[in-house]
Amino acid sequence: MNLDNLKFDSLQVHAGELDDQFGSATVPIYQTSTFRFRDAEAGRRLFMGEEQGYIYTRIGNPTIRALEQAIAALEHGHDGVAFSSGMAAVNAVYLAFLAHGKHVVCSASVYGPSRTVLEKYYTQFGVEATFVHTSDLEAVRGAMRDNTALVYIETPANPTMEVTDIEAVAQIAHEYGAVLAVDNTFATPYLQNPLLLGADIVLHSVTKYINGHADIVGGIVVTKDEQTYKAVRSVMVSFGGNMDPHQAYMTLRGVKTLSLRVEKAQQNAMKIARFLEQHPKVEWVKYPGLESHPQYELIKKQMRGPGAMISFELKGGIEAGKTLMDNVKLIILAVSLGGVESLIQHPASMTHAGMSREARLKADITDGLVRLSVGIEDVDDLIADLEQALAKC
Ligand code: LCS
Repeated sequence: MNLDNLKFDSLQVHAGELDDQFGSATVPIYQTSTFRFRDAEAGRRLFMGEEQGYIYTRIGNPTIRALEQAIAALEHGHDGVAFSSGMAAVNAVYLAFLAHGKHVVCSASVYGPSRTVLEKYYTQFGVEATFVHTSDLEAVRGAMRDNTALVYIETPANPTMEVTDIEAVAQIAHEYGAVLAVDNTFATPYLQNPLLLGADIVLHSVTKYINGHADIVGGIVVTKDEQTYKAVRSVMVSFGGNMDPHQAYMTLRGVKTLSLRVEKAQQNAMKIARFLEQHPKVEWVKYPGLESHPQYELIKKQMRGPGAMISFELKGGIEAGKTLMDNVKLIILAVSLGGVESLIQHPASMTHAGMSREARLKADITDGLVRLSVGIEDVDDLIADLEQALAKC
């Protein structure tokens, strides 16, 4: 089917459809590790790239391919590569563009392991990394070097909700001949398309909004062109970390309702952010939908909606935060985000515990910061839950 003129709500349902032999309305699960060759010559031709087809599931599989094409369509990209996890996707981007003697500029506030893997492992292989507040364009420019090969940003960032100007950073990166990769997990392709703003690569932990039901872990990279796509696919094929067909099927099932879930969750989040902002026990709230967000004007320009992630700190600091997390009943105390159920967690002791306290504070990840992933429950029930728990803080 020609997808070119379809709007987002149609694309999320139909992109990636397969023309299978029985006319299946959904993408079948090709639960196979390998594919029979027609004959020896066909096997040779497939390996030489002289013929298109499937060889072995790490290299490619129709169910996984359907997901890759679906997300590539939603991100307005050239093509996609799916991974076993978001971290496998992050590392494929690092491995494709970093090497001994190369330098990466990374947002100071990113998902903890996306940063600590650079500090802990890539430095061992002679890669240099600089972490800056990428919302500060002068800081980005100041960090660039002749050997900067990659600029890696998250916007909005986990967990500070710091927002980076993708278009401006793309320009800086390209002036230095570097590639810009954007982790778009928090925004989703429904609210933001980094490739349309000049990024070279967009990636997701599909564990979050894209799958949306807190029942699988997965990742995907979408590229703007064939060369970049080939570089990322080659890493996936060489290092492994491929997605599994069942994971791909679950993710395809989840993505069909992405816009509906994000719309409802962000409506809830807006009301919750306003509720928190006026609550006497709350010190501050960081939410892209609030006028008080430092990059509010940029958010309106760059995103089609504020999303459903909120960071806030209580006046009682971390002790009050712990009391809150221990007393919510409907909201689940758990890491991860972007599912239909609301989740609350404490980055300094959980998702970002691998960072030094000094690095955390420099990245604005304060000891008392609490992160809330707002789900699609009834907003009055969510506010009532927060209200009863805040009363104990
Ligand atoms: N990128 C972002 C922005 C993330 O939030 C995560 C995971 C990843 C990449 C890695 O993806 P994964 O391998 O887990 O699929 N974020 C998590 C979080 O905030 N809590 O638990 C996991």
